Amino acid sequence: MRGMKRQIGIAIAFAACFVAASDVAADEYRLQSLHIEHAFARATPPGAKSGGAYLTIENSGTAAATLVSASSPVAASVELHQMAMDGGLMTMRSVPALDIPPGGRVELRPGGYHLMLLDLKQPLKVGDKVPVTLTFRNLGSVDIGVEVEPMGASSPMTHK
Ligand SMILES: [Cu+2]
Repeated sequence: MRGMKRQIGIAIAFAACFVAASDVAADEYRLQSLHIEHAFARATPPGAKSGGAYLTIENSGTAAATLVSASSPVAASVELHQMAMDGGLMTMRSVPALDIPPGGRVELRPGGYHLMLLDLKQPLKVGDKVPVTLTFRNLGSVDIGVEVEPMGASSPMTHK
C-alpha cells in the first residue's frame, strides 16, 4: 500500500511538470539572424485604451539589428516604450528604436522596454493570440503571435 501511494505521488509530480512546461512553451519566430520568443501581453480590463506586450529578441548575426516599428490589427498604433525610475517615480517614454547587438539579446519585459498597444479596438483577453508585426531596419518584417496572460497583481504597467 505504501508503495502505491508513493507511485501516485510521483505521477502527480510528473503531471504538474507537464503543466508547467506547456505553460512556458510559447511560439518562437525567426527573421534572418533574429530569434523572437516569449511573446506575451497582459489581459486588459474592459475599456482600457492600451496594453503592454513583451518579448525577447536574440541576434545570432554579426551585425546589430534594430527594431524600428511594430503594428497590430487590434491597436490603432504600437509604440516602443521604456519604463525607468526617475527621481523615485516610475516613468514611461517612447523610444524611436531598439538595438539588438550582434550575439546579444534584448528582453522586453514589465518594468523595462515594452511594446505599447495604443487605442485598443478590443480588450486583450486571456488565451487570445494577438497578431503583431515587428519591423527591423534593413531586415524586413516578421509576424508574431503574442499570447495574452492574466493580469498580474504585481504588474507595474498602468497606463491611461
Ligand atoms: Cu508603455
